[in-house]
Amino acid sequence: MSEETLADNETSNRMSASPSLKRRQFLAGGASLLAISASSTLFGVSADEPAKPIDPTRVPGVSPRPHGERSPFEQQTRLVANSSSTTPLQDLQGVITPASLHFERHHNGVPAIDPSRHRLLVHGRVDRPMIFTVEELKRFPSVSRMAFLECSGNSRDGWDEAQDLTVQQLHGLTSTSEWTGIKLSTLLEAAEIQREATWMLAEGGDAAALARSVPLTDEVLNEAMVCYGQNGEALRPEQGYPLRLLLPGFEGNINVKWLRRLKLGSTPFMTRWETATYTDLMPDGKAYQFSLAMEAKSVITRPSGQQQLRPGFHEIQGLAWSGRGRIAIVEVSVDAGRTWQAARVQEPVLPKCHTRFRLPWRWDGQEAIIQSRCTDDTGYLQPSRDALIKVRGTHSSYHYNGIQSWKIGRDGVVTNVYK
Ligand SMILES: Nc1nc2c(c(=O)[nH]1)N[C@H]1C(S)=C(S)[C@@H](COP(=O)(O)O)O[C@H]1N2
Ligand SMILES: [Mo]
Repeated sequence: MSEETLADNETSNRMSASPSLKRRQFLAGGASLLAISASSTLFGVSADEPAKPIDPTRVPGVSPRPHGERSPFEQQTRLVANSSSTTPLQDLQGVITPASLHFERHHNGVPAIDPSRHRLLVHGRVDRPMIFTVEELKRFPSVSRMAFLECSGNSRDGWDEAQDLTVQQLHGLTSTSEWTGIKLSTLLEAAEIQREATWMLAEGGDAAALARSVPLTDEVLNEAMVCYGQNGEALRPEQGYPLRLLLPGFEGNINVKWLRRLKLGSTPFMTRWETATYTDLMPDGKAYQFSLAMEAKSVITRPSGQQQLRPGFHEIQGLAWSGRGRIAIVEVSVDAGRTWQAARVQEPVLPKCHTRFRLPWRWDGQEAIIQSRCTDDTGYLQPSRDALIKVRGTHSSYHYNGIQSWKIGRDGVVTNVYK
């Protein structure tokens, strides 16, 4: 099988085609794999594994393995850029992002940290400054919760009119995990936090030494965590191994990875990450600082940019989330926003967590523009792009949450459009 055919198969598998078409492509792909598996390590199939049988009921399967891998037929990947990589939202199911596909954003690479040498210093306005090892932190009562993480630069192409991009390219800087660790408040109590401490500096131990000021509001004290676990295993190095700060609902940047220091104070520390960057320039030339909560956003992931449809039945699917709470309503329009219908949201609907929505739809082969919009449990409605730009102007590059429009041409090809 030539490389070219392989590449074609991979793209066509990503497209949403009719079931019969998909099955044919899958079968074609499977047959070609058979031909190469005996002699090559392509797709991780090693030479000493048995060739894939035509009928798997006729030969024993492979033996247990110490560490599992996905099926060699599954090829979804992050799209990797210089200092970030995006989650393939169009390929995922449910709401958990596999750790290996969690988006990444790092300002000076992923450090290699030996957990036995890592320390977390808690100092400043505390009566008992403390230095913790990772093992010591694991002895505190642990908690777990699901939460999305989203880079504030996610969806930033919405401010311009970027052409012909996929949902992964446009919106893939967000992912959901189950996070495990200890409550920040537990740690602060252990260090005997002083009454005047209203802000906290959190600093990472990477080559960027990223540091942010965290306001110690009730919300933060109730929900913030120092995490060591992700989806049942240790944090991945890309996600901050061995320790990261988790501030559910807040912009990605303040969720400091490779956490090594917490300093308590009574004013914000005004680091470069909250002055020179991560501020929102408004139309009047003033900049907003500390816009920390990620406002409600939704996006249709299927059908989405660069996929191709055939006329007939489709289940429109997508994700919605809000940094302020639970998703209450998701609506979908298939007529460019003239009318909206309620989509079904898939349980469990958790606060500050990706929520999957679905709507059955029959595409009649005519040009169509499909959109989604969500409302969170504070009553906030995701704005149209025009409404967002009216308030925010176009000087911002962060915190874009306008409605995404996908145009389906008569040829079935889906493109991102601005309206
Ligand atoms: N120490 C440190 N923490 C960091 C960063 C970094 O570069 N260094 N990047 C931040 C940014 S901009 C984002 S969006 C999130 C990304 O988290 P993830 O890579 O686990 O998805 O981590 C934040 N925490
Ligand atoms: Mo970010």
